Amino acid sequence: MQTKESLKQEAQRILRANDRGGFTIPTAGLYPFQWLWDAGFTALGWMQFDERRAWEEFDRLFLGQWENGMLPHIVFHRPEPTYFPGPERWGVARTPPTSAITQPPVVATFVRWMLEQAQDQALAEAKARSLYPKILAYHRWFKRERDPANTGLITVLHPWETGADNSPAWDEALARVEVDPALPPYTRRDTAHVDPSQRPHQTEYDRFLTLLEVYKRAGFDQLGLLRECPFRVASLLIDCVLHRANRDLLWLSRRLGLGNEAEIEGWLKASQQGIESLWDEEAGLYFNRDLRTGEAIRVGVSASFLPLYAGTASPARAERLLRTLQDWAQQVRYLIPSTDPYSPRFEPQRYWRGPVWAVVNYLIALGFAEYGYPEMAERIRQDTLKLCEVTGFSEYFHPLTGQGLGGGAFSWTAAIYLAWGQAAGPVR
Ligand code: 9WN
Repeated sequence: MQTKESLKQEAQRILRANDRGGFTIPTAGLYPFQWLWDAGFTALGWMQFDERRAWEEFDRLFLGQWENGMLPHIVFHRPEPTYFPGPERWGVARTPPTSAITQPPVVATFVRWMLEQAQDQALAEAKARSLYPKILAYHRWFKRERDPANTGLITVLHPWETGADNSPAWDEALARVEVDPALPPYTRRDTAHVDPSQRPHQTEYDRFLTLLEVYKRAGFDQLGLLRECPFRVASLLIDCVLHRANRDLLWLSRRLGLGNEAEIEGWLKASQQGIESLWDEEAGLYFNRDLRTGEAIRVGVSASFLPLYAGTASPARAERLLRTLQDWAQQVRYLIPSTDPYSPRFEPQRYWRGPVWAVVNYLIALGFAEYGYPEMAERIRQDTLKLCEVTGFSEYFHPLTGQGLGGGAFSWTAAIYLAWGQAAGPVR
């Protein structure tokens, strides 16, 4: 095992090696472009040793923002042949080319944290001011185009938007997507980089790609897709991250004197109720919801704990969540498995069906700390650091053995080590 100091050096080296001149790729080969929520976590890592570079990550990310405010989940800054689907398949005629879907909107929250912790306050304030209207436009897009009926829950149109692509939570909703018989042929690239046992199945990929063709046929018209897209779910990853992001956008609006408080407070009121309607008393967990059937998706996933990060849960529900996670901890060596380890769908090595993800741990641990459970927060933090120390900065980890899985030299894992490794006590 390496020392903490040499690991910190190694984590910084990974970010520098994955830097493509202002934006950071998640890992070479497997993911050679800039991803939305990866960029956010990675900026938190850069912030520990190069503040200017940290802010640049967001400047580059917002080059991909659409006129309607949507922030795409991938910005294809330059051509790279090692990933599929690339810009040609997405067919978005923009410069730089982008995907046409979004991802968990961490930006407002991380901009707030970066502003709070910056050594260079003048730079931080200038950056926060210039980013603020872009983030506001992004959040307005969510409300206008993904929750026009003000239900308090965002409609998610693709598993990739949730960031947890092949989570068992999407199994039934995805199975109902009929594979397009005219689906243009394609070659997956992911399984050339990573053992297929750690990646989604082919049946899932065919549906991921079918959905892309649905969007293209619809001319990316969101309101039409809200009615017609064969995959429509409410995802705790999107709703909880957005709720917290709106809390932090509200804070930024006040701090910078920008006057959007009433509008943002209206969104928060709706999403507070929306998220709390996902609570399941019997299970002691929050569940995602299938918006085509209106049914709860009754499978526990790591995102089931995210209302703690959102801050919407009551103290009594927080206590139940603690007990549920303590129960999960009986089944695994490392927290937090991405799927309930008691579930028959739990697969400890397959991507979002069981492995531990450092970034999700970071958010949930913060939630536990804020609800007054420092021991659980510290347990999650220690497990995460230990995984990095024992097996390196992998994309995700086996919750029983600690084995590193997926891509190696991974930016967001290294970034979490940097952002989290320093502090002894509180989570951030
Ligand atoms: C699709 C980059 C991204 C993460 C996602 C993760 C994975 C992409 C893929 O990699 O998704 O967006 O091709 O598998 O699921 O959360 O942002 O690290």
